[in-house]
Amino acid sequence: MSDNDKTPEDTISDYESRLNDVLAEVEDPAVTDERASLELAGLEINRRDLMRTGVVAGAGAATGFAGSSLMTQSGHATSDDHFVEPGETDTYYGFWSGGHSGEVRVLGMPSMREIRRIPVFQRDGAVGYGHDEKTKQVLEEGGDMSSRHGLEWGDCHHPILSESGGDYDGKYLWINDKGGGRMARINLKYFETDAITDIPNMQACHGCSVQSPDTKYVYGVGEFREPVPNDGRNVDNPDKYWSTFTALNPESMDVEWQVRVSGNLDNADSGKNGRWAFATGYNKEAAFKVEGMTRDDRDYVKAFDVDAIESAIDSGNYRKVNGVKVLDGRKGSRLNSSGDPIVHYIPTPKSPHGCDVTPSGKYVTASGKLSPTVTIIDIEKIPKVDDPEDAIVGQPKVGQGPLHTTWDGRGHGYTTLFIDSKVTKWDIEEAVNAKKGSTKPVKGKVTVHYSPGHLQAAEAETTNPSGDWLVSLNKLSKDRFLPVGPIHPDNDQLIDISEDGTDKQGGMDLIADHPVHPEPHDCVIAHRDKINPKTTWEKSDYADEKPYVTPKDSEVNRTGDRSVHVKMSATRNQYGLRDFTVKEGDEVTITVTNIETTRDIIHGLAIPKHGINLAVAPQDTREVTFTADQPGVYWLYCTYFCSALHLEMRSRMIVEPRK
Ligand code: CUK
Ligand code: CUA
Repeated sequence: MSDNDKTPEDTISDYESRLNDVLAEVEDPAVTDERASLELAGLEINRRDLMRTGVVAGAGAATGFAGSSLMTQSGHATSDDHFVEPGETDTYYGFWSGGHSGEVRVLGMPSMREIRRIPVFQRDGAVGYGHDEKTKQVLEEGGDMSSRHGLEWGDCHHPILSESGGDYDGKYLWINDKGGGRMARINLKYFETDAITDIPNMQACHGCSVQSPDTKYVYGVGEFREPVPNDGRNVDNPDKYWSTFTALNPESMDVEWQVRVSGNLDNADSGKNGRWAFATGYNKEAAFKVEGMTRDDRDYVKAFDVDAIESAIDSGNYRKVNGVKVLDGRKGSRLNSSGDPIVHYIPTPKSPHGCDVTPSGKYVTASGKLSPTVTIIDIEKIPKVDDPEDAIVGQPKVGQGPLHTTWDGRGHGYTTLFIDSKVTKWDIEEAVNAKKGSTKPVKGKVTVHYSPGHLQAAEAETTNPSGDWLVSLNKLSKDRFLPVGPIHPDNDQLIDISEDGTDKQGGMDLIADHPVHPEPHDCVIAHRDKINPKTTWEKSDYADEKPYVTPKDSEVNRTGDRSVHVKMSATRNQYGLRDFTVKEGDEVTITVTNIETTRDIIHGLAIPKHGINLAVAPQDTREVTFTADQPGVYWLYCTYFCSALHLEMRSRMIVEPRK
């Protein structure tokens, strides 16, 4: 029975048993004499890999490099290639989603050094996010999970960069929250989250993408279907369950419109000319019980015709639901039955997952997940063909468990194979010309460790990918690192793709392992020249909202019977007020400005007994309001080690008993 003839159930049980095999191979990591030298450790890793792939010998070519994390499998590239000398900086910024940690991480590439973490959906003491009034408000406006559900987290999967002219413009980065159905924006001027939108009519905002080439919209797609209204009444009626495709305004972060679809939505990408957006899905059956979701052996890639959607909105063919204009884009709906359907449904095999548009904008691909193929759709054909399936122009067989695809700009696609634990490289045009199901377009495979989800190549979302580095984001690390208890890190592996070799790996070389805190899904990699953050704040950015407090302006003002405004500057190594007095029960607002002009001199302001922890970067002002409910003496102190007299950087709040 060929893979293409299997029922979805066969495919899943086959995959489950193969995954069990992979897991069963785990050896307890142990330090033995043999592992005492790096070189031997490298050989041992190699031997195991080679046995798994059925390749023999060749391991001797591996070279040791102090500080490297592994030996290369084919022997030509070495880990020196990603080594960035002390004092040197990286070529690329990599923005990593942090999964259910609710944050975004910034890495330098190719060194893979983590440079910053940017909290998004959760408070973070390290940078005072969610502690000052401004960032508290960002969390609250985004439907603060702590007040709604007693939870404080998000599930970040897909970081996307703003574009101008089809290229990253370094203005914003957006990140979804699969957990809370939200979309957040990070302002790349300051690398800080500045907006979160709680999207109506959606549970689980999963795939996201910006409308190329000029970021007219930011798209978020709803993965879980939910009854609308979700009031507990229609739980067994599949017609009441919705999944929506959402377009947000990139500046206001308001929802511009939504399209309701049949089935659900999974991952998303946009065409390159502003007309199309795409999403995969895995529940064409529209089942609300998990067992039913893989019954059929086909699902749909949905192609959203943004021109047709905008004219339907302009003609008023929407319904307002929970404040949002919603178009009915279900199969067979009125808007889909005209000459210009708003959504085209293109049947693709078995629960396709990754949705990726080629750099030229000619094709959109769906990675098969439960099918060993990648389906290639010719975008221009979509509105022209009578049978939607005729827009499918290629379907190379790439291996088991294809999840996501990325590009090198030389005409190759790279697809992760979750089950095979490999990255496979294939030729786009050869795949279009080959018979469907052909393995000929595959140029090579490299083993990764283990079970990769996303992968991303440098600048791969632009029209001109760099084609030098690729990262495989592997879900399991198993035995690759020192054991750290039962929760293992993921393993992001750096692969050199700069050469098109004729070896089994198609020229790909595994260069480095990089352990990561749970649990990135995806990343986006931009050249350093395109990201230009400020290294201190600019006063003009908050001139209308907050004061700028100098040492001279530092003072306590009583603003009411029960309210006090404390203004103070912060500089090495003192606050503008050494002490101040308020009354028991006062609502106290503290406004603090860091008047330093030198980069990297940050001052904190913590009042632990009042739950306060601000971080104030040079030229920035932050504010916090709290109630001084207990009489006593409370020390304010600086949390950033800012100077030789950092420890002395304190102030004393005296709360007098109210008589
Ligand atoms: S999904 Cu995680 S591996 Cu959320 Cu992009 Cu495919
Ligand atoms: Cu200011 Cu430490």
